[in-house]
Amino acid sequence: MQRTDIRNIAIIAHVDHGKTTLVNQLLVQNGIFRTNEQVVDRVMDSGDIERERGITILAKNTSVNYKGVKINIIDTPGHADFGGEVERILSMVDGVVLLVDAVEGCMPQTRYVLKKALGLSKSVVVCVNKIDRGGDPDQVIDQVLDLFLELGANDEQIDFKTVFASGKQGWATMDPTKPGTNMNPLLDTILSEIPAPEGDMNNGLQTVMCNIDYDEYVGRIGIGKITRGKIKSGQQAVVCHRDGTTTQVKIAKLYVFEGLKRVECEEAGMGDIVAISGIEKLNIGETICDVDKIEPLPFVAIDEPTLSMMFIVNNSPFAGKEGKFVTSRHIRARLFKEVETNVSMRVEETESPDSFKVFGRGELHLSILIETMRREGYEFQVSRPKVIYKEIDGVKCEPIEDLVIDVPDDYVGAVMSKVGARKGELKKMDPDGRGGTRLEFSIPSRCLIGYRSEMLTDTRGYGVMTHVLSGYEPYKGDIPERNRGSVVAFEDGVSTTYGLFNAQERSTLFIGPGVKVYEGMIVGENSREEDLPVNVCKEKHLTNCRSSGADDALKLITPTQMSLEQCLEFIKDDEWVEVTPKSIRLRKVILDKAERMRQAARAMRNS
Ligand SMILES: Nc1nc2c(ncn2[C@@H]2O[C@H](COP(=O)(O)OP(=O)(O)OP(=O)(O)O)[C@@H](O)[C@H]2O)c(=O)[nH]1
Ligand SMILES: [Mg+2]
Repeated sequence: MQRTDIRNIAIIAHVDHGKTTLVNQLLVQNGIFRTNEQVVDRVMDSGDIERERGITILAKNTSVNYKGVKINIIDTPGHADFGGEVERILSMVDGVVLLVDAVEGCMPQTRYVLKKALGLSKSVVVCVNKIDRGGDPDQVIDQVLDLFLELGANDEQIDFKTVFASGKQGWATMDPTKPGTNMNPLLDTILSEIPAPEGDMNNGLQTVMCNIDYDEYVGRIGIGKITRGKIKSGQQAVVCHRDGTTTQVKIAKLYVFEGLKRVECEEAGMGDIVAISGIEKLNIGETICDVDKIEPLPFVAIDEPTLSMMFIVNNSPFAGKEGKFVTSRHIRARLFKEVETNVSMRVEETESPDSFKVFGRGELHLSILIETMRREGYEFQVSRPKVIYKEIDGVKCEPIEDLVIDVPDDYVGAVMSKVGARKGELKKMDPDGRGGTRLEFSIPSRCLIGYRSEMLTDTRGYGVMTHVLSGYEPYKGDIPERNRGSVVAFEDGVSTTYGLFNAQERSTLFIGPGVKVYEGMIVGENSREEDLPVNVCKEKHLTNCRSSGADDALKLITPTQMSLEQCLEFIKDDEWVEVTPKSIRLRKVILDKAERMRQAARAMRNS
């Protein structure tokens, strides 16, 4: 049977193309907020880090009722690093709304998410969004059509319907020359184009868990679409684990999504997206079945991680001073808990009980975990991210990314030469529709590490870059490393104006005076290739007569504040980032200068 009273959709797009804003408008216009309730912008971006950064990290469920139909909507993250989220969410829906920014057009992640949707045979409604910004809607539709063709869409898929919208202003229209008055044209298109869920209502229960949430009161919550049968709260059921084993469980509570709330219900059936509590050991990809009809469904394979990084127990001289959770046991437990829900992340133990190897889909994927952990009170150190090589037919292969950079014309030369030096191959060069140039490259993932901040400097902050994994290719050869060394504190102490002043001529400093440092801590970037040990704590010797004004003359340049991402991009193989709830410090792995030199000499002899 078909549940014509339901539609299940996901909103997919490249980062920042307006998914969360559009979902917000759908909620507002369908009476989700009370009349006098203050409407928050992008209410679905509910996590602290999501709100601070204005990006979606976790996919979230919501729903609206429109013309007697319940439309379950899943807002997905657009950033490539969270692509794993999008992939598994797609198995919960029957169709997608693909948003494309009217000005930016198709971007790398547009291609990635569309490919996944088409691959899983989902119906697609295309929505050219942010139409209030101008742009050329016809050109965008051409681009989208090209993308469908390139991705091998079938005839039915190519026959997609297009809606034009301004999610921000809250209207959609079928005719780009005539602004609309509300979002209804989009909702009507969803009703007519996205198929209602279809299946057997009167057979044994079957539902795959596509998302795991956690609630303080009820504990672990599994979210999935019921593909067959009915489910009742309190009933007995069987969980089929991914390793083939099964566990008998009781469905403690059952919920459906209504607007922004999870609402408890007694019963739900085929086609409904439900949340289930009461099952402790429930993981993503596992099927819940009827006791009498145990038939697990296969789960969509998720793309493999591309980067790895070591998480190491903090052993710096300042260890244990700022964090609540500092031991190997704490860090181990936290990391293994993370991978239960963060499907595209992996953790491995190493020979040392104090280090763990964490695999993720990109720098942001890993750095969000680091940021989340430090906010929770953890303290640890991380190493430089490394790409994961794969052997394909006996050949060492490496991950390759599609890279798109939009820059004002003046900076095209700088970008081309830098990306070229990093083994980027120029694929396309077009006007970007905003008076600048769009450059498209293919580049090894490894060569992109550390490039973002360099690109921003080179383009005075005007460049915008995005990249997404395109596949694996044979290793492209070595590239030159960061050609600047680190400024390294010489001894333990507190930095002084006098000490820093001597260093700043030769370097860019990351700290100001009055900062506690330890021997081997990195306090800046040297302008030359080698590391520069500096006594940043040096006091000026006092003389009997005060020399007038001499100290005032010591003017320090404002230190560069390094964000977590910048630190991760900055460090070399022999350096770590020390992360605590209060500080982010950079350090040499070997703190003792003499020991560092001995090791370096040994490495030279051996090479
Ligand atoms: N001009 C204009 N700006 C918009 C529109 N929709 C969204 N924006 C802006 O675009 C930015 C990104 O919007 P979001 O809704 O967070 O985009 P998103 O696709 O959810 O982003 P991610 O979840 O991080 O991928 C915000 O600054 C919005 O204010 C629109 O229709 N017109
Ligand atoms: Mg969003």
